[in-house]
Amino acid sequence: MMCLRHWLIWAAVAGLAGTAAAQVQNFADVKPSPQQVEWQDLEFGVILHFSTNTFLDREWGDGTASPSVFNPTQFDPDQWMQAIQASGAKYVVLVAKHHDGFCLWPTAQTDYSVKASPWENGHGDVVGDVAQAAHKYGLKFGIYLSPWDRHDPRYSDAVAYDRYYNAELEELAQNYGNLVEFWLDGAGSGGHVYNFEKIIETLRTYQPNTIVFADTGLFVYGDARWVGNENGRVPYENWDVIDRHGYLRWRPVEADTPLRAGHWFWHPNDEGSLKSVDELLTTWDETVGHGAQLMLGLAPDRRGLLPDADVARLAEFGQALRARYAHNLALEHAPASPDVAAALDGDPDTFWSAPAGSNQSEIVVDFAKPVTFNRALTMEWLNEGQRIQQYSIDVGTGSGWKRVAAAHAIGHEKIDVFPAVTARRVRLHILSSTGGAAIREFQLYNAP
Ligand code: FUL
Repeated sequence: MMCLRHWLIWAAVAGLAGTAAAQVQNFADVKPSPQQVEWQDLEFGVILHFSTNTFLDREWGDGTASPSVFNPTQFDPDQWMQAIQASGAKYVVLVAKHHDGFCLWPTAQTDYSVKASPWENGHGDVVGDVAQAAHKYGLKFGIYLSPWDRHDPRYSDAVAYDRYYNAELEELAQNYGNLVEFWLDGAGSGGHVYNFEKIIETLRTYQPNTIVFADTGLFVYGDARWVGNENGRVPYENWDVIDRHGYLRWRPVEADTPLRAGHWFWHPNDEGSLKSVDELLTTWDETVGHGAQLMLGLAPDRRGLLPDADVARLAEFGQALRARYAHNLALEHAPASPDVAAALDGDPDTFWSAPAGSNQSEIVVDFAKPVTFNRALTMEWLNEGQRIQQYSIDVGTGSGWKRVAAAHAIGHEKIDVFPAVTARRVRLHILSSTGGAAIREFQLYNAP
């Protein structure tokens, strides 16, 4: 048995060892959770804003709107889901409560909800209907619950408001099936202190697999982070591991941007702000093509339907995207070794691994006849961390290699665009990696 003195020495050493372990934590050691891996594979989701603001031509309600204004006449989330499906999005996040505090489900925590509206004589449940429709169309479902609340008087009392918010979350986390994502929006919350530990505890109790989204300023923990703008682009090299005050965490980026420029909610006579297919394709390349998740904002109108113009645009976007990435020239490669072929087979579930411990490596692709291409799509296998720190894409010139693209991060997916080149030999050159690189896909396209 250990005497007290020995125990104290042992505890001190163990404590020191713990501190030392924390100190040597480095970026290369941090890996994604299985939930994050699965979520990053979704690539494209939408966020739905529909509330009293829709009926009042507002973006940020001040919390004084009468619930009587909420009265859609043709509410049909199936119509939303059909349009979302056509765009190619894989998941849906519904704003269950925006900053104005109006709740879209019949919560027992406040009277300021659909219960007090004329819609369905106060018996409706937007959250329930949207969750059901999403699942019916094979889309994953998530929730946005604004921390900032401009209606509820408890907001001025941090403890009382935490209790209120937590009770709302208890309802949402238990009654609407599996939640793919929980959106914690930092807007308006400057200066307010929330008990996020408790909020996440509640969420995790019922929804252990939900990805928690939050901007890094809002709180220390989070499974996904805000990109830092609402323009639909990642304006930097995109690394999945982020340090916050010395705390390292796998925290991939989600880039939210609305379909109608500058507007998350529907506004009358606003079709002019609808983004063009070209703009949306650029957004795709600059978000998903930079290893991020794209979160496109959609706004049902006062009927409770997505406007026809938005429905048409979503379908056109989905079609243009599929057309652009329909013909992967890498599939036409000359016979390659089975490990290399795993990165060229169009199947992201198989991958090539560089020799263990290597810090440089390459995938060389040969073609029986020359191919012409102007973009490459590369996917890194991330389960062991984001290992690739510098790479180039080169074409064979006969005597050597000519570089057509080079950058640092690959991450979940990287789309490199360059002037068209014609070659019989192409290589993905990993110039620097922490340990052996792994590549799920190396694809080549000649996009218009
Ligand atoms: C922002 C909010 O303030 C906007 O109204 C919108 O909800 C957007 C998705 O997040 O922070």
